[in-house]
Amino acid sequence: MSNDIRRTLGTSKMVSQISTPPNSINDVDTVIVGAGFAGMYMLYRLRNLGLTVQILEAGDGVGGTWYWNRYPGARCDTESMFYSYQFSNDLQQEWEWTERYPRQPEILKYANHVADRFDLRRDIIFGTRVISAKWHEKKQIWYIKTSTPNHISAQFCIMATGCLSSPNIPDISGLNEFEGDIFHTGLWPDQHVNFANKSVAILGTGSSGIQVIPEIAKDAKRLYVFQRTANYVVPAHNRPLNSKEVSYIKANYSKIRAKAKQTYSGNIFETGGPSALAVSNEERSREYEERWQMGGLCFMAAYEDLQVSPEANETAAKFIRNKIKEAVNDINVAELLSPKNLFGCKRLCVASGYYETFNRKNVNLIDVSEKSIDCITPNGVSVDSKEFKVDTIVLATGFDAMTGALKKIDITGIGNIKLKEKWQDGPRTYLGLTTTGFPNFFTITGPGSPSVLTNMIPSVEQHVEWVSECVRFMMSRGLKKIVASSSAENGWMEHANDLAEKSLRSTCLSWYLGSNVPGKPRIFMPYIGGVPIYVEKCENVVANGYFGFEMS
Ligand code: NA7
Repeated sequence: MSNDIRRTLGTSKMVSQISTPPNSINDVDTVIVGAGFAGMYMLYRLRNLGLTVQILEAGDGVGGTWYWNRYPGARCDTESMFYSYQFSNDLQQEWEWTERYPRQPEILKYANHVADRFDLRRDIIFGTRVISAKWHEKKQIWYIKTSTPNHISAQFCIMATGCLSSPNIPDISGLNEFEGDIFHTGLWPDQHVNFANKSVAILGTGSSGIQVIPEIAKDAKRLYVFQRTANYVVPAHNRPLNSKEVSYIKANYSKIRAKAKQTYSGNIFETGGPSALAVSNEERSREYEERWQMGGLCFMAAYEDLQVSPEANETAAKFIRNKIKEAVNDINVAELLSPKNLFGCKRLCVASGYYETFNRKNVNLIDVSEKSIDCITPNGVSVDSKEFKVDTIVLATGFDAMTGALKKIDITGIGNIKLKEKWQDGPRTYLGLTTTGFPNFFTITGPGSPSVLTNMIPSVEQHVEWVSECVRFMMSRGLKKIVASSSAENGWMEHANDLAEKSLRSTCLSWYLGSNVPGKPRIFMPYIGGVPIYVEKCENVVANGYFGFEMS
């Protein structure tokens, strides 16, 4: 992203504007990059082992994804009572969520509460972006350079940089010359953005787009939605939580959480059965209707073969296309909004009133699936030589997912090997946690782990606990260095790729595959085997004396 656009995006959280911390930092046991949910819990665990830990965080607050994604309507698509830490029962008992799905400000408040409650801030340096990390083989230490004069060295380097934290700014000519305001949903300023009496263009109809569109539509004079690919959107049916259900969940937290860990996505969804094709049309429609009325991502779990059989998949796709026809008044608009690709292949979106928004007189849907945007003019967006004049452009164009934040840092391992170069044909990891050639280096929810296909916070906890147990093991035996072997990494990649090939999810263009970023190698990045199998594999590695790792 050019500095011009950075400035135009108007975020007040850019590194250059953040004050430099006063003290120089030197040597610690562990450096953690990122103070989101992964970084904070990692700090907590390692501090409890007696290690000195330093988190380096580019923003000026905790929260990671939820710090940067402040756009109107930003909300988690996992239910709040389960999108939260479980490592501390006191914490989960005392915190009060207010809605079924938490809004961004509430999640950020929770993140801040955790930071205060566990006294984490004293080991976090804000406003500091990591520029490079270099392994020094002789000294067996990582050297970390930052955007400030302060540098740091550490035995362990842990990347808690998030899966969706490197915004994807589309390479459309003229973007820099646009005379109005440009915002990216993933770099939203913390001041109120006023859309009243404004004409607004929004690019992108993924999870962020479908959340922000209904909100901007309420205020804007005119909203043009530029849609390249129509997405499947299920209703959230968000509502305030009632005290009875909260008390029930709190009284049964450990039981419910344990059950969730036995499901594919680490969520509490029950499956409707093995195959959508094994039941009658009536029964299937009833199942889909119940899930539609329930709201949320449980729709994905309706039948186990939805991501395996194209015929089964089509039954779910058809059901949602019919719902779109019912919701949208204009038949041509309904047709444009109806996804043509496989159901659930791109991430299923969860929203409130998304399709109905296109019944508003001030909202226009512009199809850019075949004729893409020509350019951004100083006054608007040009498609097929027609200019749509706007005051503001909102880029809901997603992220360079899973690898973007890691590749932005110049990371050098054994023998001066660069992570960027090692991963030039796609990320290669062992368990999504480590990568050969980079000792004492861990990625929390890295590529090759289930991460984004699951409830993120329990997945973060599982990774953090695995890493801290590994560090404890090393300390107890006086070991200084751990690195994944090439054969273990090759085996893991083969296994992960084999599984991905069996799933329909790897067959369409999506950020899971890296296809949203021009030139990015196409490899299905998250581990698709599901939570129980993945956790078992991680535990087996430990039970077999850290099988696949070389320790010295
Ligand atoms: P997504 O899901 O990657 O969506 C980005 C959207 O932007 C998607 O509709 C893209 O179309 C569209 N896009 C990207 N570049 C362009 C250009 N050049 N022209 C037009 N449209 C474009 O990102 P989100 O932020 O919505 O969600 C990311 C994840 O965050 C989400 O899955 C949840 O896990 C939370 P495309 O589909 O590529 O044709």
